[in-house]
Amino acid sequence: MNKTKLSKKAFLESKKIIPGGVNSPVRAFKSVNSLPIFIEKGDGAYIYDLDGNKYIDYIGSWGPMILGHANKAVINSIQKVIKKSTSFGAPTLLETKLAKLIKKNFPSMEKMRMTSSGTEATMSAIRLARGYTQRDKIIKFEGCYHGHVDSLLVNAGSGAATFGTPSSPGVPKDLSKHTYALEYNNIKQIEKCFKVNGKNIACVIIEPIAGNMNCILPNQLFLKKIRSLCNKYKSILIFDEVMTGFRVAKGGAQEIYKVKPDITTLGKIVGGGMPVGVFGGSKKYMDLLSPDGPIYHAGTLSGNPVAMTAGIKTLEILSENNFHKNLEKKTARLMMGLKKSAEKHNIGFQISYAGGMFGFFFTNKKKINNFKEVCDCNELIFEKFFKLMLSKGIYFAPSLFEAGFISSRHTMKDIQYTIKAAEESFKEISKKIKFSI
Ligand code: KE4
Repeated sequence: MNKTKLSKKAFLESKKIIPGGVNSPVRAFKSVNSLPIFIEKGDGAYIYDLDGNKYIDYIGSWGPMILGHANKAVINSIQKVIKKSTSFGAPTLLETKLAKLIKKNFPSMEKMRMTSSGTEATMSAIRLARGYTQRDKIIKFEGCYHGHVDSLLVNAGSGAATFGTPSSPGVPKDLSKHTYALEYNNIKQIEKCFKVNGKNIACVIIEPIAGNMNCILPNQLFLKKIRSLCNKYKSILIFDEVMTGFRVAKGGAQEIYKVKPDITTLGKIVGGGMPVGVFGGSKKYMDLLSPDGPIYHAGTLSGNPVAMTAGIKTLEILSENNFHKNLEKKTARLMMGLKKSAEKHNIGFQISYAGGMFGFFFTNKKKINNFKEVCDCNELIFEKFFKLMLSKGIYFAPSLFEAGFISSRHTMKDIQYTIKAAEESFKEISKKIKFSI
């Protein structure tokens, strides 16, 4: 069992001055009834906590670290650019360079604006859609997370045509009533919602592969159906690819499913671990943004030169041939290995993955399609598995509602080690919890 006394001490200290002791809730390990580990450093596929324990990192800062930690080329390029100062609040060539690199892989993003987070990107995309269409209603999907934007912190109403309710205090009902939260992969429901409200719907925002209710893939026609409904009712389709952009494929989920959104949001990988968000799409929308147009968007550190540099170098490196093919090979090897071990011990276990992103569920169901079905998965076994794996030096996401990530630095040896640790963990679990499949 790893000794984590320095992390425990650090957590007691941080809780005195930082709410929950963390700067983002999932880091607190609350949903797995554990205490967070504090990280000292990362190197390649590994992270090391304050007590010197080493972990194979399958979180990668929730997606950005696709090249692994402390990539030499990224670090060198940051060290070089930072000597010229950290920020100007004025345009630099770096913003245009990163935008061109992004557009090469996301041709739907004819023009784009940089922000400092994915939240700002989705918030601005929603404002742009509402401003362009002069409509107020938006559709999102239960279990999809788009950052802590008031309009998007909304739970489903009682039916397809009923308004959402705030999922957090502080979100006014007057705002959440403009948001419909529908069921992912439910074509009938979104058809009905458009039939009843179509002319008032400014946009649909969706994670084209959902990574915030574990990892849920869209069913075959789902995305195409949403695209045709948006065309029919002249609503804007926003693909939130903050997580999937450059993660599931160079051109994100829109490259895989061949569905062209009107606006795309990006984040995480495009900043190479530095704070960057992006929203972009057709000129006819983007040219409405201030100062040329009336729709406001701004940001002190938007396009920050250090963050741009980290993003440029990261995208340059992951543009090498077969990068995502090789990444998916490792993801598939890990997922199939875990599934095989679980089945050997009679534990109901389902997997899903795309490119360097994956999810697993303790369930007897053959496929998980939406948020409700994730909630029905066995959270107790998930927690047990998480704790056992952490004690064996495997750092999986501390929540049934998160996805996992693989980097180009994870080796087949790391994958093999992880599968072996899982084998031991499933063996231990099967002794204690009867879970018939
Ligand atoms: P940020 O504001 O956290 O940069 O991005 C928000 C966001 C937007 N869209 C999608 C699809 C996202 O996944 C995210 C953020 N993802 C979470 C992971 N579940 C970040 C981790 C956290 O909140 O600590």
